Amino acid sequence: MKKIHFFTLLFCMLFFLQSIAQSPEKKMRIPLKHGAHRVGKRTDADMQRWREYGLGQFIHWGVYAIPGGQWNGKTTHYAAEWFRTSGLITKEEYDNLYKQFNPAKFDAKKWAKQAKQMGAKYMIFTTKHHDGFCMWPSKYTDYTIANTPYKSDIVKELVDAYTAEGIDVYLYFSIIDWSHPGYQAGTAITNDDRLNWAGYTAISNEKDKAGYEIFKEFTRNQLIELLTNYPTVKGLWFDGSWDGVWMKEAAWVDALGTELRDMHPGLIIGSRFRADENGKRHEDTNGDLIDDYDQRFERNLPNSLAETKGFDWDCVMTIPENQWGYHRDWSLTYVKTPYDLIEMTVKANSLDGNFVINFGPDGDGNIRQEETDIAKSIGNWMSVNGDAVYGVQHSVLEKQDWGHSTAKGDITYLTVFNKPMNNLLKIKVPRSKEKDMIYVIESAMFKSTKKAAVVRDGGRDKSGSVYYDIVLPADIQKLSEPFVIEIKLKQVNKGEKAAYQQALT
Ligand code: JFZ
Repeated sequence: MKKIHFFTLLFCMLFFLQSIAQSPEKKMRIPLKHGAHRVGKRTDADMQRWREYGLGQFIHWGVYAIPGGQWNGKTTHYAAEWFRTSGLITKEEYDNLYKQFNPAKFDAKKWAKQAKQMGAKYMIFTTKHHDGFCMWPSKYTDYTIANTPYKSDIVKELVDAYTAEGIDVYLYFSIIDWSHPGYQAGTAITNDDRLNWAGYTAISNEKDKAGYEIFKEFTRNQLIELLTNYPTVKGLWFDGSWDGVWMKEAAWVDALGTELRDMHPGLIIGSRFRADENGKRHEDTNGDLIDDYDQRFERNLPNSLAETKGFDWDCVMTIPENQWGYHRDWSLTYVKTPYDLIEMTVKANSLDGNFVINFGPDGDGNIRQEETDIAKSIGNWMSVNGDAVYGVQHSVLEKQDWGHSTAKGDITYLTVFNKPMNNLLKIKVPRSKEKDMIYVIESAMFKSTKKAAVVRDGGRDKSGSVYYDIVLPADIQKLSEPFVIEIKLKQVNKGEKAAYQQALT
């Protein structure tokens, strides 16, 4: 008897614990000092502006552009901006490259105009990559642009030129700094950046600890310096914060973030800046997003809204496979086409994210021909179809084989990447959540020609889902680009649907 009571009690307890764990309302939240400071999205105007960008440009530029992945006749096919670690160059040789940095062809205004034509609404620039070289004249180190033959402040030139074109500027800043004697590299505790960062050196002695304190203050000074020198920038794009030593500084980094936000109202910082006190990055111990948007989608897009967890996010993408900085030889890598990049741009926006395309200018300050051509093609497409990308959200349509859909107000944009052979574009409309109501396509228009499209009843499937066929023009098969159809979806009473279809066909 006693035994039965014991097991009944145990069972009840387990049941209770399980129900707490499962129900979201009752989910126990662990109090955190340095986790997310907000649950859910930011709602202010600056973040709303970020959300509406749709398309951005990333620029990786630094002294690594001089070797461009090659040294003494040898080539590395690993990321060119990591060239210092390639084994092809000595550290001393690399650390003296800046003495040759003199990009005679650099024209910030030309880059900004090109980005504008491409349709980029924001630009992220590498002020300092892992090598520690500063593209601005930082007063906290000599390893800067001021001590190159070029001398001028490149960050300022770019901030001014892009801002003048109406493109918002964000500053990329690497926490990793190989040039600072106090910097310490440690293994990530949670390796959710998929990076296998080797070379762990725990801070075990007092000298290193003191050195790291100096490095922290140096980092803080540089960030304050950047926001002071370039007050028009909208945010900071951090990198290298997977470093284990940095991650253990949760309280200090959190306080630094607050300090930066206080001095620069509206500042936007992604999830790759700091860890919580348990070493959790991006999502804190409670699963809430740390800081303003999710930076985990790097060279990789989500496939569903569920995967985004409802967070704001951006995806940064290279044009070759994995080269951010300038690499002279792209012959061994697949180079994405404008089509690929447009598809990714629309896909990102159909899942409520921004898409950012990276450029790696060369040591003279030229943007290579391949990138120039790609930017131009994307820009030409965006000038006609940009409405399907800017300021949009995901639509109510489910993902369909022909492409991606986005929405703004009462318009749904269908961006077609796969043309149907029979010229009938079959659209599955969602089921209405309201009783006796049904979605119909009220009107359809080709974005490029502004011509109305014929919509026919497209039948239904076994599950009762309703379809419409949009009749494509006969010459559509000749079109070599993705195209956009704007439709207006409306919910009508089931009885009204027949009348609607008669009116349409
Ligand atoms: C980092 C850098 O190491 C790289 O050189 C480049 O600047 C890129 C934008 O950022 O590389 C990363 C960082 C994070 C991931 C992958 C590469 N990640 O989250 O998968």
